[in-house]
Amino acid sequence: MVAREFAAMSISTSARPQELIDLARYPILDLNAPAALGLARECREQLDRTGACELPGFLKREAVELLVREGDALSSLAYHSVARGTPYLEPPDPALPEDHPRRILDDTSVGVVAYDQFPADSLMRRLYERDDLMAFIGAALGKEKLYRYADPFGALNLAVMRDGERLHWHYDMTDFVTSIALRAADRGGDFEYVPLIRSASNENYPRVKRLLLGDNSQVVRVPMHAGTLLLFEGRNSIHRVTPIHGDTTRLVALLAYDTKPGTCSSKLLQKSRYGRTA
Ligand SMILES: O=C(O)CCC(=O)C(=O)O
Ligand SMILES: [Fe+2]
Repeated sequence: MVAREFAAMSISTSARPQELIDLARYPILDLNAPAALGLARECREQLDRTGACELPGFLKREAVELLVREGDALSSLAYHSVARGTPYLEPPDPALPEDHPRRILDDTSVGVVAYDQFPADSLMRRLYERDDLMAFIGAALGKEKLYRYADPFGALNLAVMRDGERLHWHYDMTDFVTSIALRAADRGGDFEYVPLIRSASNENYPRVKRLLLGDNSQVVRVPMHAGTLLLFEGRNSIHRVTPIHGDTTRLVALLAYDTKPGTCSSKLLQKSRYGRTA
């Protein structure tokens, strides 16, 4: 126990990647080496095939423990919002029939700790601010170069979901999202998605409608395992987080990057997600 605590202390003061990331399994630091290039290629292939890429055990167990402790300490700062909306994150279109997917409303309720609420010495913040991690994620996504999201709230988030909270079926407005699972709920809180249900040229409304009315065929469930890094392309793969049950809060870190520098969220999005504007 004493040795364990000491190891934990040394991680929290240095946050060196070799202490946080399982580099034996995921050799991400040298992007010119065949091992890293091969791993990045496998990620891109998985994304093309399914819209998602899971790297289980990306973080070491000790790192997860520290990040959970940090997350629990920060979670009282989370802003919990409830919003009712369509999967398209746009107002319902009254010109369409009532049972059209663009008119079907559902609830999303989630708590979020914003980037500016992470202290300077936060381990999660230091992991997010590492250029080597960002470079690997860019390579895994097959992007030339990534930038950290410029939004003072949205760059790094801790999603804190309590009993009853959930994310309804939705598409993301960004091309991709990077998440790190820190702690599962007692029950529920599963990430579910339908790979590439739509494309830029085909909305596939009949299938989306069946899904919203409860037809779960083709739904892929990603059970939550602490320490997994998940790359997810959510623009065309509809997804949700099932309702949380129990006293254990579900903790997920969301790391935001963009292929363009200087991208920020709208004031409207800031207000609804964080309860305030920058
Ligand atoms: O919390 C998660 O696992 C997914 C989050 C998500 O889909 C979103 O923030 O848009
Ligand atoms: Fe999403």
